[in-house]
Amino acid sequence: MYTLFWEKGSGSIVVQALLEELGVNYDRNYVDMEAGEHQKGEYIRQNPTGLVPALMLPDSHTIGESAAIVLHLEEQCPDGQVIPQSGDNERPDFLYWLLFMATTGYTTFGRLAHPERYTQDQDALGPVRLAAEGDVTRFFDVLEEGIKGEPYFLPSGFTALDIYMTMLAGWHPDKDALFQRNPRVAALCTAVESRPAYKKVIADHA
Ligand SMILES: N[C@@H](CCC(=O)N[C@@H](CS)C(=O)NCC(=O)O)C(=O)O
Repeated sequence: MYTLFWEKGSGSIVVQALLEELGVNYDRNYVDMEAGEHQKGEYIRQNPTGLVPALMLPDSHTIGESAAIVLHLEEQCPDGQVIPQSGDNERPDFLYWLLFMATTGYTTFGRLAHPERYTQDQDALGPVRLAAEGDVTRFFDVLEEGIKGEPYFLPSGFTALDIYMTMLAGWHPDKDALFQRNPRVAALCTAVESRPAYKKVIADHA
């Protein structure tokens, strides 16, 4: 049994939706980040980065980092569906775009939500936020060009990349404008949002 450490609206969405898509048994352990639970006690002992999400594996070992968790869950889909396996000709692109989303994308949203972590100058908070908004726009413009399937990211069809991108789009402050500017991003997210697994997870996070 896996245990997902989660917080509403956090990056745990991609992990939970993947577990649901794969039909894997898991339970959830809520980390109240507003109360600082991610920075203390049992959680920080198990996941020293103090970030959410984290996943406790069946052997009770815990790992964090959304991209690492996604890749580790490959062991749950030996047929290569959802996560292209080593040797699959889509594997390099899968890794490329997954890491772009998890590093550049996730971090840019972090800067947008927490500009105070990027400057000690109170007067600079607005400009830092504005710069982050521009980077979010550029990030999705790049993804718009990167999408090679229809509606999904990779030509062979649905993968974990689609879940990851839909989660990030869900954090966009103006999703209508995003969808208007990037029609392929819009079609992909709309397709993912209509999948039963994603619907269930979003309801859990509401
Ligand atoms: N690189 C990490 C980022 C995770 C992350 O930043 N999670 C946020 C919640 S969405 C968090 O834990 N923030 C707490 C903090 O920054 O102190 C991943 O991909 O899992």
